[in-house]
Amino acid sequence: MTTGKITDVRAREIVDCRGWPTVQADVYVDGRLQGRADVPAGRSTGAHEAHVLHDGDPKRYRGLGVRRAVANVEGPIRDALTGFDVTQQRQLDATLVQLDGTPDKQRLGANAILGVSLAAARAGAAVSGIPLYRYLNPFARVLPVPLMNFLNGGKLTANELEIQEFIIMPVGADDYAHALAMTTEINEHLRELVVAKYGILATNTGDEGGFATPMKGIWEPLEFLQKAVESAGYAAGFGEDVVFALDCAASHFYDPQAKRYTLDGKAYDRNELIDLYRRVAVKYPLASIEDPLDQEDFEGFAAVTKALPQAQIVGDDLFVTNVARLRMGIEAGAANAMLFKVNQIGSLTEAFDAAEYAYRYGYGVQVSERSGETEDALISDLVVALNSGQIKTGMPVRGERTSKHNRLLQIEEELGGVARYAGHAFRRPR
Ligand code: 2PG
Ligand code: MG
Repeated sequence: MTTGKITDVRAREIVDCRGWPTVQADVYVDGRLQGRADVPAGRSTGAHEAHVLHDGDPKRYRGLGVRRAVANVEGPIRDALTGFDVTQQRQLDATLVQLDGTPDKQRLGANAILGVSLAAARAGAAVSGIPLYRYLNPFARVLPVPLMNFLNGGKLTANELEIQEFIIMPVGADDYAHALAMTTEINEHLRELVVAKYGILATNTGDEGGFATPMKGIWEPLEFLQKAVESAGYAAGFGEDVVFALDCAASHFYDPQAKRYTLDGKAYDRNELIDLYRRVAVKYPLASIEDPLDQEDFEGFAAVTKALPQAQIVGDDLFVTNVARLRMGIEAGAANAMLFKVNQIGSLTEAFDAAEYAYRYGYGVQVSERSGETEDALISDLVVALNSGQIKTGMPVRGERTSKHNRLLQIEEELGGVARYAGHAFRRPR
């Protein structure tokens, strides 16, 4: 018989897919290890994200070590949680937030707090004897459409492509397994097209597994996607096999002094950039655009949301999974979906609260990886628990990305007849 009480909390420094240190946390219940979780990390981060506590010692990992965060887990956090009922996730997270006491978790570190928050959720599921997605939501059943990041640019590669992610969404697939097969088929055709024009070196991949080619601007990458889809025997278009999406991560090609965005050597003001997106959306089935403008430009986000009625407009750096930022966006009419990244806010409860707030105001929720991931596939359970209908977790290559896709295949199989692939209804699957 389990009492459900936490008896120990431990942590260690591990490495993510870039070789950078991050926190792995363990939660023990009744003397047994019941939950373990890894903390992901961004590279193209938003200015308003929760604080990642690094050691700052230049002699180790060039300052990126996380031994202080680990010590916070094994010190104050362990003390606060010993004896706690592991299934009381909300109280547990509130205790951690209070213990830290700062708005951005800079005292204990969002990496310390989140690791324990996620490991506790896993432990709660384990002692309840059910999978995490069902523990978090007994009504979980929607398999998401994956946003497959075929061409990588921005901060996630060493090329000059300004826009960070050129994405294909296999909305016409029958199920998740089919979506993966379609993706790989299209990717192999894309590989051939890239080699034919740019040579074999252009098929090296970026942080999220998409090709890092020497393309620039917005038109050529989309042309390549279109051709790859067609040569794989699929059709791109609303209501067809696939639609397209972008993560512009526009803060990273924006100059706040000049108030200009630079793409392929040409400077755009806000309205000119919105007009460019509009022209792109006439030519290509652009179903979703993340961070089309700078992270502080709520007014611009409202304008782009109006200008592109067919597309979902997603706030990542804009909202940082933070209810306060989301509220500002909803009041301004900025965007109509929120990117969901647990480490932007730093605890599971706060991230779920942000998602619930988004749903309440008719906003979509897109669950997302970070560019710095480990093989921990926890977000796959989260996206199903949220029935959100969409996940961005990189190409199905490289272990830290395949782990998420493979976990979704397991969940699809476990759910069996009750599983629903979100498909064309990815924005409103429920
Ligand atoms: C993004 C992400 C993940 P990072 O901008 O959406 O795709 O990048 O994790 O580096 O912030
Ligand atoms: Mg983004």
